[in-house]
Amino acid sequence: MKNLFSLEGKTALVTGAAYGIGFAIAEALAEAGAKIAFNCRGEGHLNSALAEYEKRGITAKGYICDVTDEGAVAEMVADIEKTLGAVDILVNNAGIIKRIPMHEMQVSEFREVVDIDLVAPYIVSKAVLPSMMERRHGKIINICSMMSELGRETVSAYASAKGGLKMLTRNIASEYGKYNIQCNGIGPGYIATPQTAPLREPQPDGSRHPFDAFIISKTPAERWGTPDDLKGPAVFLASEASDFVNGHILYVDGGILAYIGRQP
Ligand code: NAP
Ligand code: GCO
Repeated sequence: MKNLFSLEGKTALVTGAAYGIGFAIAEALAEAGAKIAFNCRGEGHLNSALAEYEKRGITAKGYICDVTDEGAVAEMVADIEKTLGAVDILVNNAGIIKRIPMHEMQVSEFREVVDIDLVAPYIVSKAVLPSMMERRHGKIINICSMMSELGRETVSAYASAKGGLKMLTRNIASEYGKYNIQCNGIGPGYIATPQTAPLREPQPDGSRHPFDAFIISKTPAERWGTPDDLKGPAVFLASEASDFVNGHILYVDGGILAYIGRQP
């Protein structure tokens, strides 16, 4: 059973893995035996991430690459293939959110979120697919969201992008399954990372942020998730253990999507 989850000899690219969910997923894939490549946009984050990986005994190869830049992505993938080997596992994790009421949002802001959260996973997937097709195997994991299924105030661009990412996941699964390429999604619930920090900040009087209390009341597990909660699901979807799982969105949300919420 252990070998079923082994990633020995595999090369994994995790986008946006300088910190947060991406970092935890990259760490998990490394612990399962994979060679790790990751990217982010800034030298500061790159260097601190490399130090963090090294502290954990992980030799990760880091790139400064904006996932919306097709040329930069092609160069990064080519360099990974030269130095670590062809990409066997792609985790499209890089993503942003802008919490703005839709009627107040600028079109440019909406477009930026969709570019990073939806167009970029297409760009990076397109960059690794030819080699996966040639070698007749590959794993693509898209980091979706509960907002792939639900909406809420102020996240119209993000929900639109993550809803689209769910369908991109299903379409890649449909189009490339015949090459023994599996494309699945992970839909994290509310996870404590820098991206959600504004939703958890204590109030000036020291009380819980209202959104924090709201999420606790909507989560059967009665807690926020941590990036480590995503490690097992990521290794499962990256390994042979999921070779007949394709087009699936695995929600890792503590049960939020199954629950109407605690009665007041
Ligand atoms: P985060 O803490 O904000 O980290 C996002 C990562 O993406 C950072 O490493 C960032 O690095 C990178 N990034 C952003 N834009 C990029 C770009 N254009 N090119 C390259 N790298 C880029 O976010 P997180 O909470 O870990 O979330 C990671 C993923 O999970 C996102 O797709 C998010 O939508 C999704 N998600 C998060 C939650 C949650 O509750 N936290 C729940 C569901 C889904 P730089 O800024 O240094 O470039
Ligand atoms: C928000 C949060 C969510 C989480 C996540 C939930 O503002 O509602 O940021 O979008 O990040 O996507 O799955």
